[in-house]
Amino acid sequence: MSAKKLTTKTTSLKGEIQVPGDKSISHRAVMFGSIADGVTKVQNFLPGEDCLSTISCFRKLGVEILQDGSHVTVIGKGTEGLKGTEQILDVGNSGTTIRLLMGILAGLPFESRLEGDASIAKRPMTRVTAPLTEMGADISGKNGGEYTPLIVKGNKLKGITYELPVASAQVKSAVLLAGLQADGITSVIEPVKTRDHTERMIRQFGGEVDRNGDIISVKGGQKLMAASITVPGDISSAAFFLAAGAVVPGSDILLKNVGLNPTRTGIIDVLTSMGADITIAQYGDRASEPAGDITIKYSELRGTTIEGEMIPRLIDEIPVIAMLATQAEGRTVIKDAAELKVKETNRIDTVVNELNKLGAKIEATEDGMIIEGKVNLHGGTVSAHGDHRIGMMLSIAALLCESDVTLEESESVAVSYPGFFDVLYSLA
Ligand code: SPQ
Repeated sequence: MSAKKLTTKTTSLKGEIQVPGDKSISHRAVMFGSIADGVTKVQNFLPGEDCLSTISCFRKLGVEILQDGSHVTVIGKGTEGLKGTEQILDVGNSGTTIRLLMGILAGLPFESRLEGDASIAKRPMTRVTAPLTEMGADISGKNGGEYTPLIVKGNKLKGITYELPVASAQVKSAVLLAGLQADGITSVIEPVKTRDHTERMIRQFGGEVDRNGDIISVKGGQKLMAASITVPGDISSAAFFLAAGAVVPGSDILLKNVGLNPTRTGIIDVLTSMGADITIAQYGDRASEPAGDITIKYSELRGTTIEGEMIPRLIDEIPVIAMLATQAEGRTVIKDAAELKVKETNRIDTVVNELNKLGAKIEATEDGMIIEGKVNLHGGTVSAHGDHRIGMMLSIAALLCESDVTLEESESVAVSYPGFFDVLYSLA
């Protein structure tokens, strides 16, 4: 585990950058390529640790996958091409890998063992194992299937209608992936709309998926065909630079080719409501996922309230939004975000504890936090606690700090953004 001295007292950030490929879309491109027939080519794949875990699991299941940096080729032979393995399917730190993979394995005629790191061992899995068990899969794990290690014995599946108890794209995706192999129709009812990359990708691979209000349905037995996927830049990674540009005086940053899927753009709406100077040039419809260029310049910010349907559109950006709020005049309230407690860390606690060490005034609530601004941040020693988004958020906070900041477990940023520090400091 490495401690890193972070850059502080930054005067302005200027320049043009391109953030790496979207993590959610990169995972799905490899997964769909692996269950489709034919050769899938993925451009601008994210070579972060989480997505490499997905590649490694599918290779263990017998899929030939060639990866050269951000270029990936998947030689798919349909779901029948996936073979059982004695090896452990190690998902590392990746919730998306384990949850979506379970949806695929649920309908396949062999047994698999799935495990990950210490953070994955604490993340709840019943949200996925319950609907998959209802469809006919046989899944066991620690504490009655709540935690890893998990053993998935695939079976013949039947379609179900499942009302999501929490707004989760991972649970929706796992059920839809199982539904593609089930008898009849599988429907998922969402309480609030979540990211729709899985639905878009089913269509891109030649499949059919219907959306009727908040009900998403797939028919079982569909054959998917290989596709060419160009992954847009990850708006969740861009969020750190958007925040940095908004709070470091004198900044002017251009972010090229950022994914602008409306189920993910809550950060842009929040920045706008806080009074940020942000301009978007969206590209014409040239792919199934919208993208564009974003310019952010420094401006005075004001507090805001974030709640309800907005939360799934920015769930992974809440740590950096909390940092932004420390620099906004007045109070910012974040509600309806209890899901933060079951991410790589309890992101309510880690955000509050670590930012308060630097002088922030943040109070944890049952389902979010209350942040008072504007405060001057001082130095100190903080930790990412193995959580990539906490590590990157603290590195942005440090830019404003008046004395030295040391970040423990700084290596965790490589989960979603290898090279993050080089890019950040190239702007300073
Ligand atoms: O993959 P993982 O570890 O769950 O990653 C996170 C992240 O911060 O990168 C969450 F911790 O993103 C999730 C996101 O929170 C990725 C995701 C997806 O690709 O479907 C959906 C969200 O999770 P959920 O539980 O709301 O479905």
